[in-house]
Amino acid sequence: MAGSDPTLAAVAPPDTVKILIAGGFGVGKTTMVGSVSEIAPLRTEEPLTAAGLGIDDLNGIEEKRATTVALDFGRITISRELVLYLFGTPGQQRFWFMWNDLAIGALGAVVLVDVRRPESSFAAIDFFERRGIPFVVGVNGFHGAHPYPAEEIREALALPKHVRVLLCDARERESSRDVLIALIDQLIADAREAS
Ligand SMILES: Nc1nc2c(ncn2[C@@H]2O[C@H](COP(=O)(O)OP(=O)(O)O)[C@@H](O)[C@H]2O)c(=O)[nH]1
Ligand SMILES: [Mg+2]
Repeated sequence: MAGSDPTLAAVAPPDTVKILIAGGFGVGKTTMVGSVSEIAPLRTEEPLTAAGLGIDDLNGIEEKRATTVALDFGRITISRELVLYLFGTPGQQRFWFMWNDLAIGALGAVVLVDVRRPESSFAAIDFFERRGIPFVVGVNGFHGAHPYPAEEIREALALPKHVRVLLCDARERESSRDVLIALIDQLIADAREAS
C-alpha cells in the first residue's frame, strides 16, 4: 500500500503556502524577497521616472532608484514539509487595486515597516486587519539601526497584542527568514486555537 511505504512518505511533496510581503513604498519588500529567496527572484521593477513625480512620495527614500510595478516573487523552503511562496506587493497607492487579487489564497503576510516612516505601512496593516488575514510586522532598520524597541513600535502602530513585532534587516537572509518563521509560528498557533 503506497500510504504505508516510508520511502514514498519521505518524498511526499511539501505543502506550499502563499505569503504576502507588504508595506508602504520603499520599506524593503523587494529587498526582503531577494535576500531570502532560494530561486532568482522574479522582479517586475521599473526605473523610477518622471512619470511618478508628484505621485510616488520619495520623501526619506531618496536613494530608491527602481520600483515594483506588479510584484516580486520568491520561494523559500522552511522544511521538508513546508515551502513558502513569497509575493511582494507593489507599495505605491496607485497600484493598490492589485492587492485584492494578490491576497487570494494567501495564508498570511509580513507587513514591513520602515522605522523612519512607520505611517507608510498603516494602509497595509489596515488591509490585513479588515480581511482577517494573519500578519506579523517586520521593522526594517535602515542602516542596520534600531532606535526603538519593538514594543514602542507596536504602540505607535496601535497593533493589538497578538500581532508579533520583529526587528529585522531586510537585506539579511537570516533576519528575513526569522520574520517568516515567526509568521509560520503565528499561523500554527492560530490553527491550534481554532481547532
Ligand atoms: N540601508 C538600508 N537600505 C535598505 C534596507 N532595505 C532596503 N533598502 C534599500 O531601500 C530601497 C528601497 O527598498 P525596496 O526593497 O526597493 O523597497 P520596496 O518598495 O518596499 O520594494 C532600496 O534602495 C534598497 O536597497 C535596509 O535594511 N537598509
Ligand atoms: Mg518593491
